[in-house]
Parts: sequence; C-alpha cells; structure tokens
Amino acid sequence: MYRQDTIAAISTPTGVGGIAVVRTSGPDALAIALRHLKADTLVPRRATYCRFDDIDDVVAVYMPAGYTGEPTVELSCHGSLFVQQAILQALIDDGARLAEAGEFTRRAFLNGRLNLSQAEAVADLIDAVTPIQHRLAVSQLRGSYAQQLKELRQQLLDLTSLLELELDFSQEDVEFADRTQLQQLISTLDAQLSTLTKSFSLGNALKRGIPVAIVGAPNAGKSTLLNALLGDDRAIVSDIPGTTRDTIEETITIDGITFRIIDTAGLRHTDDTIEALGVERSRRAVADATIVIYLHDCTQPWSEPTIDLAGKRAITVFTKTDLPHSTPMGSCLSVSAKTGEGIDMLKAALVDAVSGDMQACDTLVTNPRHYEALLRVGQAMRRVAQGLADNIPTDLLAVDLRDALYHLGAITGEVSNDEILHNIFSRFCIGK
Ligand SMILES: Nc1nc2c(ncn2[C@@H]2O[C@H](COP(=O)(O)OP(=O)(O)OP(=O)(O)O)[C@@H](O)[C@H]2O)c(=O)[nH]1
Ligand SMILES: [Mg+2]
Repeated sequence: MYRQDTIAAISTPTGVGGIAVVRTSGPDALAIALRHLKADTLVPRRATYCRFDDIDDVVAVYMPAGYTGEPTVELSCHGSLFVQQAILQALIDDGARLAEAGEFTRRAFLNGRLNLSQAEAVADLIDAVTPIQHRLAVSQLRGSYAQQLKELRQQLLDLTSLLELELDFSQEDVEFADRTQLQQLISTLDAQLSTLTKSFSLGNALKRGIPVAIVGAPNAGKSTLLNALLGDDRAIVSDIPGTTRDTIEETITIDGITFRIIDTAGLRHTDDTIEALGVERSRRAVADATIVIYLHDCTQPWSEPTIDLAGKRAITVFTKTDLPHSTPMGSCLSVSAKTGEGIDMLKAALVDAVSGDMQACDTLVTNPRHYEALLRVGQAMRRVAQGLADNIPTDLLAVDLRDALYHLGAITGEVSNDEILHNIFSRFCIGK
C-alpha cells in the first residue's frame, strides 16, 4: 500500500510556461537533489537559487516534511519542456522513481496529512473552474462534514466495543453498552445522514452544472430560447414544427453557477418514428432535470404541460412577446427570444431557483462516493434501530453496527483498501 521509495514528477501542467516545478519526495529526496545542485546543502523551508547540473538555474526548496509528509524538494526551473524533462530525468537516473498519478497526495493521505475526503477535495479544487466549484472544494478541503462524521463514528465505535465486550461475558448477562445512549446516537446520526444525503442532488448538480430542460409544444420557440440564453446560434430554428429531434445540451455560467441547458423535441403525439424517439428523449431530459422551463408561445392559446413536472422546479415562461399575444400572461416570466427582451430576468430566475436551496444547506455532499457510503450507513443504521426495537441478540446488533462503521469510515478513510485508494487517486494527474 505504501512504498517507501523516493518519487519524482513534474508538478506543473505539460507545456511551456514561465516556470515549471519538478518535485521529488521520499527518504532520498534531499540527497538526490544535492548531487545535482551547486549547493552544499539546502536549509529547510528556505529558497536557494543555484545551478542544477548544466541544465538550468533553479530555485530549490527543501521541506523535511512537505505536502506528502516526507522529505520533499521542489525545484522551480524555467518552463521549457526540455529543461523540465532533463531535470526529471536526472533525478530518475539517480534513483528516484517516476510518481504515479496522484501519488504525492496518496502519500499525504497515508501519512495522515489529509483525510480521504480532503484528498478528494484537492482533486476537485484542481478541477474547479467556477466560483461555486471552488467554494465546494474548499469547504470539503477544510473538513466540513467529514469531521462531524468522524466524531460520530468515534462515539459509535466506543459503543460497539462495549457491545462486543458484552459478548465475552455472555454467560453473565451484563450490559455494558447503554441502549438508550445507543438509540440517541442513532437518531442523531440518522438526522445528519438524511440532511447530507438530501444535499447530494443539489451538491452534485452544482458541481457538474444544474440540468435545466426547456420543454414545450413544437414551434414554441425552445431552440430560439436556447440560442438566446447562450448568445450563440447553436440549435437549428425553423417555423416547421418538429425541427428539433434530438436533445441538445450546452453549458452556461450565470453569477458563477453553471447550468446545463437542454433543448428538447417539441412535445406532441406523432406517428413519425424519429420524432417519437425525440419526444421520448424529451421525457427523459425532464426526468433528469433539476429545473424545467415550460415554454409557451404567447400567440397560441394556453395549454397545460403534457409532461409530469412533479418534484421539479418548474418555471413557466411565455415567449414571442414581440408579437401580438392571445394568452393572458399573469405574473409569469415573459421573454422574446428574438429581441432578447426578458432574457436577463429569466437568467435571474434560474439563479434564484438554486440559491434558495443552497442557503438552506450548510453542507453539501458533492462526491458520489460519499453519497453511496452515506446511503449504506443509513441502511445499516435502520437495521440497528429495528434490531434494538426487536431486542435482537447482541451479536447480530454488532454486525450491523460494524457495517455502519465501515461505511462511515470509508468516507474519511479510517477504513480504506487498495481498490478505494486506486479509484480515488487515479483521477489525479501525475505530479499531484
Ligand atoms: N417573433 C418571434 N418569433 C420567434 C421567437 N422565438 C421563436 N420564434 C420563431 O418561432 C419558430 C419556431 O422556433 P423554434 O425555436 O424552432 O421552436 P422550437 O420550440 O424549438 O420548435 P421544435 O424544435 O419544432 O419543437 C421559428 O420560426 C422562430 O423564428 C420570438 O421570440 N419571437
Ligand atoms: Mg427546436
């Protein structure tokens, strides 16, 4: 699981830049670097400007316990591809091994520098391109719910150990573990778990982009609206009903929140096989969407959506307001995708639809692995609660508790195995 050798990699992205950083970590990091640097030694945590072989002048920093928790040397060199490669090659020729993807962070985890959910947050932080993704990653990196879960897990672990102690004294009919305390702990955990699991759909949507489906009758102006929102001629528009056959998805960022806008085929009954397939896709898009824009052409008589919008944030929007309209629009949003009138209001409405939900959650689970683990903890906890109510034997109770503990521990990494670690760290790039 943990190899004690010295690793090295280029930590900056592939390509030419002003500078690049080559990092080496492990027991021989300092010795290997010093064999190439024109310096007698490197003072810990101090920048030393010196020559690296005949390759380049570099700034070398030695940290006795760096990011990985191991002796680490970081060499900032000029960002030429040749220079970066030549320095890395020199370190490798001298005994360092090329680091695997995410190996620096993996070592940081194995050395207790980060817990597992924090290590995952490092990957999210690197991937973040919008302010929201950045905020979510930073909050996870700082610990957020992982710390709470860790504390609850510890309490549960203590109670489980007491329960298991009872098993050793099973002849004597004693109770070490206070059943009321256990019950209380279970309900505290249960409440936290359900808040966390509920937050996942929003957290995940925020991270990946909130899916917004535009639906409505053929010719309502859906594709024109998509184009207006994007400010780009993305989808084909025509006055022939049934123009859009397939769903079209494009991403926009409004006030730092990413939305995935999905244009769909107009909803109607049709004998055209291909169009029918498109309508089926529209239904699926609605099922997967967080927000549904029900678009109505204001020159046409009002018609109710023919699609089930239960559980969705539905926004009714009247369009083509540049034309004389026949439907009273009430307080609904109205736009002209043609002139752009009302588009800003619609964008504001999209942001409003999510920011309310965001404020309601103090913590957001964004990681599918955590979500799955939380669901499993919940299932195990319900079995424990039921078991307590049914007065089942202590050893059976202990089995379900162990199961809950396992999944809780998997989130922060108190329990981990090679497979979990591999799945997590292979997502990283080499050099991180
Ligand atoms: N005047 C006016 N015409 C519009 C507006 N929006 C769309 N149209 C016209 O309405 C017709 C249909 O527009 P589309 O965007 O193709 O409609 P759609 O809902 O995507 O239609 P399907 O893909 O067939 O379901 C086109 O001729 C557009 O130019 C608008 O705001 N004002
Ligand atoms: Mg269309």
